[in-house]
Amino acid sequence: MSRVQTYKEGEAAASQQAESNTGSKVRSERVALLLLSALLAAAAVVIYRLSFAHFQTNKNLQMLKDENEAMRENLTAESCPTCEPGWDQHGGSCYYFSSNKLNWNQSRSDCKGRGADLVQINSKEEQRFLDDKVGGKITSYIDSFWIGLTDSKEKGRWLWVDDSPLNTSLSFWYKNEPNNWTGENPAGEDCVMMGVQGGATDLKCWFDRSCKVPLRRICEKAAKTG
Ligand SMILES: *[C@@H]1O[C@H](CO)[C@@H](O)[C@H](O)[C@H]1NC(C)=O
Ligand SMILES: *[C@@H]1O[C@H](CO)[C@@H](O)[C@H](O)[C@H]1NC(C)=O
Ligand SMILES: *[C@@H]1O[C@H](CO)[C@@H](O)[C@H](O)[C@H]1NC(C)=O
Ligand SMILES: *[C@@H]1O[C@H](CO)[C@@H](O)[C@H](O)[C@H]1NC(C)=O
Ligand SMILES: [Ca+2]
Ligand SMILES: [Ca+2]
Repeated sequence: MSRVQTYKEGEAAASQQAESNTGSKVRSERVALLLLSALLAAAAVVIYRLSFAHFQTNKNLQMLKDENEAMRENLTAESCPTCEPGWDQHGGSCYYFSSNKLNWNQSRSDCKGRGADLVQINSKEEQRFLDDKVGGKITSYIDSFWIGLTDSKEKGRWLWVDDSPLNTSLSFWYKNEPNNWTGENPAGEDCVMMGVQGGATDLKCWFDRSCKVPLRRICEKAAKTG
């Protein structure tokens, strides 16, 4: 072997070595790229999963919020009957206490025009509430409020506006009433008003009075419960 040959062979080997070095470099770059891609893909999956979970959580939260709102509204509607402005709520009813005065017939018509009727007193509790209310509004003797009780249909038979008869154990006549006094109207007294100044301690504050007299009135209608 000549030296030149040997040299050339050595050169070739070196070049081959370099080539093989370049090859392995490319391979490891590819591996790194692949690894990076895999990592990226994994990251993308994780991000997607997380954002999906986040979206789901938000959706669930919104659903829970809506449900809570609906239940709250249900509760308010069921437990709190409401009355329009100008009406007082008590029990399941709304009451309107007028400040102007009309005769009994006109008073009834006016109440009907408000989606109500003249008040019917169905319990001691309701009488107590009304007596207390009107007691604070009355400033002069026998200047009180019409209620939905009359014997104008049948003399001596007291009927409420729904035609139900007056229950004698739920009557709250003031002493010596009803007296069918003819001093104000010769036809006597066929309609009932209630209330004494400051309220009646024994709740007895009903008077029969001429239906033609203009007085204030109490209208009653059912409270809205949603
Ligand atoms: C609200 O009440 C209604 C009837 O009372 C009922 O059908 C409905 O399921 C209730 N809604 C909720 C969210 O409780
Ligand atoms: C009330 O008095 C009038 C007039 O005197 C009379 O016509 C009427 O029958 C009396 N009513 C009752 C219930 O007695
Ligand atoms: C009359 O009222 C009393 C006391 O509230 C009650 O016990 C009774 O059942 C009522 N009678 C009628 C016929 O409604
Ligand atoms: C009230 O109206 C009734 C019929 O609706 C009538 O018979 C009666 O005479 C009227 N009374 C007064 C005082 O206007
Ligand atoms: Ca009533
Ligand atoms: Ca009277």
